Amino acid sequence: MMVMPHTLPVLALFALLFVLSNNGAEASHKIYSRYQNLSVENVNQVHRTGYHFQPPRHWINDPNAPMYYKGLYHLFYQYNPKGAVWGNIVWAHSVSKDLINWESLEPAIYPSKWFDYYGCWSGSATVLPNGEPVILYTGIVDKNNSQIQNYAVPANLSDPYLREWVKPDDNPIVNPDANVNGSAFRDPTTAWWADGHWRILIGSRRKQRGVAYLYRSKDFKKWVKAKHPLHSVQGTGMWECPDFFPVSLSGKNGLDPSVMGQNVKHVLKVSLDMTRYEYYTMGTYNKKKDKYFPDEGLVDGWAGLRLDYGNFYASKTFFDPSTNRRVLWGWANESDDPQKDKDKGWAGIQLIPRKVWLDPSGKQLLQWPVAELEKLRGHNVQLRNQKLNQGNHVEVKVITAAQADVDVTFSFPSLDKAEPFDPKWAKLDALDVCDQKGSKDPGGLGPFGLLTLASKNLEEFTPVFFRVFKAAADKHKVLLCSDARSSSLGKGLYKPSFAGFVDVDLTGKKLSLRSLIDHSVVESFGVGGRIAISSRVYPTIAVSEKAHLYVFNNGSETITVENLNAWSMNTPVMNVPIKS
Ligand SMILES: *[C@@H]1O[C@H](CO)[C@@H](O)[C@H](O)[C@H]1NC(C)=O
Ligand SMILES: *[C@@H]1O[C@H](CO)[C@@H](O)[C@H](O)[C@H]1NC(C)=O
Ligand SMILES: *[C@@H]1O[C@H](CO)[C@@H](O)[C@H](O)[C@H]1NC(C)=O
Ligand SMILES: *[C@@H]1O[C@H](CO)[C@@H](O)[C@H](O)[C@H]1NC(C)=O
Ligand SMILES: *[C@@H]1O[C@H](CO)[C@@H](O)[C@H](O)[C@H]1NC(C)=O
Ligand SMILES: *[C@H]1O[C@@H](CO)[C@H](O)[C@@H](O)[C@@H]1NC(C)=O
Repeated sequence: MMVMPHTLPVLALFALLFVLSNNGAEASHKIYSRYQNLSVENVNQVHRTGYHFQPPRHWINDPNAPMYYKGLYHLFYQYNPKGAVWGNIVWAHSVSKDLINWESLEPAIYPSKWFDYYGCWSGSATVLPNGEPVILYTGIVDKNNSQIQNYAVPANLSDPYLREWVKPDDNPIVNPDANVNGSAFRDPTTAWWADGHWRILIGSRRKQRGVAYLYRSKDFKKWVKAKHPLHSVQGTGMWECPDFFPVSLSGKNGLDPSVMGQNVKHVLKVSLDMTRYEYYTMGTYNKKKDKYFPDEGLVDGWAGLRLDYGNFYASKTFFDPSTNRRVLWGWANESDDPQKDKDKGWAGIQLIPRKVWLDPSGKQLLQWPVAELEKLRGHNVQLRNQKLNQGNHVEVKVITAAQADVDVTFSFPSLDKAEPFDPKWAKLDALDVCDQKGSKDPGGLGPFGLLTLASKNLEEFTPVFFRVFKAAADKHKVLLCSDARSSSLGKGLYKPSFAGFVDVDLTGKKLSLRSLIDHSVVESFGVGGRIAISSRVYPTIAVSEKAHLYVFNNGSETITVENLNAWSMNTPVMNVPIKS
């Protein structure tokens, strides 16, 4: 299985060559013919999640066309109805009243016409001003993965479940022209309206340049390519799943995709097939030129800002008019291999939907799990003013530690003991700094944090922790790590030390952390949603009742757990077929 290096340009180049030499099959669509149609009889429950979105069996990937319609949330997703590896992709379909309890319907879109006979890949929904939704998706038309864009509309607009979708015969609506690489042309966005035209983006590449092509339409049927892409960046490779949306300069409310003007910034997020990570920028959308200009000072490439510094891909947002918020969905794949996925009978989850809004600084987005998740909170345990000296770990007892929500604020008396930040690290990715320092290397201010999915004697644990470093001129760098390296005694697993630096004001001498722990996933939010990191892990000892949760400190500065709340999480209705 391919493991991508993360930072060093030389390694990145090798990675690039590897991808390019991979018979044209991109990482996202690798075919394991052996497993593709091996239907599953017995689903192994050990590592299945309790409250994350999963179908009862088989493979899932990208979330598609999330939307709100007549009182229901709809989520579609890429699904293999025949096996636990990628293949035979259809659009599975689920509905929910609260984004947490889900009922499943029949697949909404599946290969049936010449224009999608070889696959129905990712896409988005647009709710038109008259309230009617339209789905745009990528159809595969031959064995060479040639890609075009199609539309589908509900067969019955009075049906709030939108069970049946029609793919009209005037499809496709967008064909690649001679200048577009037709096997790298996919994932249409939600449309926005400006100056008498609808607009969409389609992800692509021109040699190694990642491209978001712009198309315009007056009637949502006849689409014309704009002279210039909305945006493109050399060296980033194929742009999958672009997402482009406005955010308000003040407050936490979300905006309809067509809102423009003075009080608005735009966000462009892309998923990089080359690294299998995403990044985003914020900037200005110039309507006249129909171009997007990232803000000065932001990194416009694979070292840029991320919605999640861990296992998170193919994400997509939508505007929820019922609560005026923008909600983000992201997919987390497995960290084991296809044989293991076949054996356990399932692969892939959707992470908990998150509300997203602009940080008051204007320099990044903030995210927080949707408030509805809190309905699942059961038994609550608290810790207050718990001191942690170097080497201490204290158990958070009497909750279901394998299925929990924990929210903690740590404080410390001073920043004096922060370790110096090695200037050599400036060139490294946060992940490599975490790799070098980890939770075991004793520090000054940190490492401190949570030990999630831990076995009683700590043979296995996934630590989520802060380390504070002192850089030049009294500036501090705060690292948040979610380190899978000690997560499992199991063999042949991908166990990365995911990490990111978080931009935070330390004058209050506090750092907070919330982790959503769910059997094989730990989804963490640092400092009120300034950073998010998700890890997939597969403990062998620390499973169900044998899992424990601890707070710990391995730094010389004493840390105080000012306030910790942990809840056992109940299990929602998860993709039970709807009663008709
Ligand atoms: C077109 O895209 C495919 C898939 O990404 C790639 O294998 C191929 O090299 C690209 N062709 C050109 C000319 O860039
Ligand atoms: C899997 O099923 C699909 C759809 O029925 C079929 O086209 C394909 O050939 C099958 N693949 C294998 C490896 O059997
Ligand atoms: C697929 O690509 C190969 C190599 O470029 C070409 O020979 C073949 O005709 C293509 N097949 C289809 C169905 O387009
Ligand atoms: C459309 O949906 C409504 C509401 O579910 C239902 O009453 C009606 O029978 C449906 N119409 C058709 C033609 O199926
Ligand atoms: C704390 O440091 C000690 C000594 O290096 C190490 O044995 C222990 O595993 C560390 N704790 C954690 C949670 O990493
Ligand atoms: C998820 O799986 C791991 C381990 O196989 C790969 O290294 C990642 O590249 C992959 N991530 C995505 C987004 O496909």
